[in-house]
Amino acid sequence: MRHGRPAPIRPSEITPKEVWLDRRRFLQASAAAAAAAGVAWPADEARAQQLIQPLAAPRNGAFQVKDELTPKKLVTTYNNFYEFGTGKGDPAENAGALKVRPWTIEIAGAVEKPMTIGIEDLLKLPLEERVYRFRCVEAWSMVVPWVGFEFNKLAAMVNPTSRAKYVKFVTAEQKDTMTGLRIPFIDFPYVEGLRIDEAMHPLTLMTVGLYGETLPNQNGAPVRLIVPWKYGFKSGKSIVRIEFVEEPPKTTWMLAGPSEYGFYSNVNPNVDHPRWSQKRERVLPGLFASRQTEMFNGYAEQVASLYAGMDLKTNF
Ligand SMILES: Nc1nc2c(c(=O)[nH]1)N[C@H]1C(S)=C(S)[C@@H](COP(=O)(O)O)O[C@H]1N2
Ligand SMILES: [Mo]
Repeated sequence: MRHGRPAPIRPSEITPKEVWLDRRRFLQASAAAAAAAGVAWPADEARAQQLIQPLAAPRNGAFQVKDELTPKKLVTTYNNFYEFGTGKGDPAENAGALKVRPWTIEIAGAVEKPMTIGIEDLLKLPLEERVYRFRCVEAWSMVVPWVGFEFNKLAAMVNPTSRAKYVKFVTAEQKDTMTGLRIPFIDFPYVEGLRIDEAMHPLTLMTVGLYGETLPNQNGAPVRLIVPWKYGFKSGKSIVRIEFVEEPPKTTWMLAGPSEYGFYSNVNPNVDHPRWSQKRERVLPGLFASRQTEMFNGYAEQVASLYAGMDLKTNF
C-alpha cells in the first residue's frame, strides 16, 4: 500500500480486505526475510512488551476540539507506522516488539547546550492533555486526547542559536524489531522537519500519551510529535534525535514523492493531492467523507499568521 491511497473502513472490519490481502503477502515476505537474516519473528512475544502506564494530566481547555472523541480502540488499531508494515492493522499487531527502554532523545545542532535526555525525565515535565483534531493526508481524521508538553519547553532547555532556522526530527530505526524497514519507496529512519517558528508554536506538542496513559507502541511510543494543523505524516513517531539546522531537512515523504508531499504539508482543502481531493474527510469510525476539511485543519486562527505572504499552492 502506497501512503495515501484512501481505503474504505467498516466498523466491523478495521482492516479492509484489500489491505489485509496486501498485508498477508507482506507478512510472508517479511517473515521469509527475517528468517533468512536469522532474526526472530517478533509478532508473538511482541504483544506482551507494551509498556502502558497511567499518565494523568490536566486537560488544557484552551486547545480543546469540542467534537466527539474517536474511540480509543480505533486510535490504537488503525495506524500508519510503516516501520511495522503498511497495512492499517500492522502496527498494532507488530509494534509490541519495539524496545522502548532505555530511550533517549539526543538534541543537537545549532544550540548552546546540546543534551541527551531520557524518557524518564521527559515524563517528569509538567504534562497536559490536549484534544486535537488529527488529519491524515489520506483524507480521514480523528479527535484524540493526547498527553504531552509543548515542544518549545524542550527547546528552551537547549537554547537554540540564531542559526537555528529549521528543526529536524529523526525517528527510531530498530533493525531487530521493525518488521517493515524494507519498503522500496521509503528510506529509513523516518525523518520529518518543521520551520523553527512552526516548531516553537504552542500547538506543537511533544506527545508521550493518549487517553490518560503512556503511548502504545503503535502510536509512536515512547515519544512522538503532534502538529495538528499539518497532515499526519509530519507528526513523527518514536523520536530519537532532534537537530536544529540552518536548511530545510530532507524529509521522508518529500524524498518518496516530491510532487505529492511538500515540506509544509499544511492541511489545505484548496490544494488537492495529485491523486485525490482534500476537500473532505472521513471522520473515523465513519464510513463516508462527511466532513468538510478546514483550512489548517481548523487551526487557522492560531497559525495562519505563520504563513502570511506565502503562496500556499506553491508551498504545499
Ligand atoms: N516514524 C513514523 N512516524 C510516522 C509514520 C510512520 O510511518 N513512521 N506515519 C505518519 C502518518 S502518515 C500518520 S497519519 C501518523 C499516524 O499516527 P497514528 O497512527 O497515531 O494515528 O503518524 C505519522 N508518523
Ligand atoms: Mo498519514
